[in-house]
Amino acid sequence: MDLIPGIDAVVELIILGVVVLGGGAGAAALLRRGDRSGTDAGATARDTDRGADTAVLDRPTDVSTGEAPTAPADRPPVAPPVEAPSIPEAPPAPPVEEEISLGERFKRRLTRTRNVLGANVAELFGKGVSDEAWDGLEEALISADVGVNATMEIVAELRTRAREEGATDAAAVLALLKDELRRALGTADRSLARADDAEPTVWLVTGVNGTGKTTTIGKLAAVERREGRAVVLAAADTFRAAAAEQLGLWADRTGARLVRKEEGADPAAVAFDGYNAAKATDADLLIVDTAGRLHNKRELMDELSKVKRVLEKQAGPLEETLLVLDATTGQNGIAQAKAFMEAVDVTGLVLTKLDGSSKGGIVIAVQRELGLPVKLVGLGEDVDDLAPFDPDAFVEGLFAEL
Ligand SMILES: Nc1nc2c(ncn2[C@@H]2O[C@H](COP(=O)(O)OP(=O)(O)O)[C@@H](O)[C@H]2O)c(=O)[nH]1
Ligand SMILES: [Mg+2]
Repeated sequence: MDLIPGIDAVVELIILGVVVLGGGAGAAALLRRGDRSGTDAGATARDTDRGADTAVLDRPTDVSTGEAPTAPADRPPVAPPVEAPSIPEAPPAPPVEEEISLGERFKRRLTRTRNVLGANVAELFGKGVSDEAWDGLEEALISADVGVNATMEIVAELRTRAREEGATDAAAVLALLKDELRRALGTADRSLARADDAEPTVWLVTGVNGTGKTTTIGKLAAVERREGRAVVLAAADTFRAAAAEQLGLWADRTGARLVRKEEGADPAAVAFDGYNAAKATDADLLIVDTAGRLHNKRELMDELSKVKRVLEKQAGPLEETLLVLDATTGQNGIAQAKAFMEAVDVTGLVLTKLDGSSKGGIVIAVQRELGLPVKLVGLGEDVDDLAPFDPDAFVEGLFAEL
């Protein structure tokens, strides 16, 4: 199939470059002001109680008053009203990076990518449409992580259309394939929803350990800060102190506020305090980091749904509950994701590590298997390595050589 040596690397390079450049024209464009129900949102947050063991770590703080909220599952914690905490200004946002350098960085990175969907349709169908060519295409799609089911559907549909529409050469098949891939990726709204009132927007971030939740939150905070929004990060991964410290580094770097508690603290209480801090400081956005260890699935899922319940008591329906998936884990990651979806209503996917050894077709597989749109893609470990996912640019990029 790989009749033109080196073609994969070139196609790969273009694929993600186009995704990034096509989608990276400013995250602002894809961030919409979403509807927000729950008119009583934040009613309890007026109490602004803060746990004595809660730290808002961007500065020394004088906001520690009262008892630590226990954040019960079924109703918001009740605490005596206290004076609104005075939380100092967050550090300034980092300087805006040049878009062009972003593109350049990605290009360099993507030269390492292998096995991205780079099926050379021109080669496969060069001698016309045949069973052999269809088999070759099937093989290429599966090896690009599109998934067996999606591949079978796509190829079956393609064969029908090729026959009906008289596609007899590579160019015609390619046009149909692009069309089918675009269809497989769908037309979902991939923008990140926001509160449309004076309340802070809340994005809850979930996913298995190591998929890139904390890193994605850091990158998101950077985008938001650059657009002038005040951001609070809540370290509700309390399993290890290092988790909060990692988020703290991102807060420092991006000029966001960090809300954390001691190791082992109730994650729901951290989320609760995070929302109160966002309210008290008039922040635009709260992003809640969570733990994702799977060794005790039941406990994890209970914990996660409690975090969500407590937040929703304060804030009304959350604008986003994002599920972060590691693109390099392929079908395994999809199985794990389903466990999270049982615990919380996920609104969108973030697919990280598309820069590494992952295969681009996984975007199609995860969307199809999970029934949710990929909203963002992670393309590296740095602060700028997050891009809105743009299906058109993605599909064009896959075949930009032809
Ligand atoms: N190459 C690459 N690495 C990433 C990406 N996103 C996260 N990582 C790395 O994946 C590892 C785990 O990330 P982390 O945010 O701690 O995952 P968490 O456990 O889900 O919070 C870290 O080494 C990150 O730097 C990405 O898009 N590309
Ligand atoms: Mg983490």
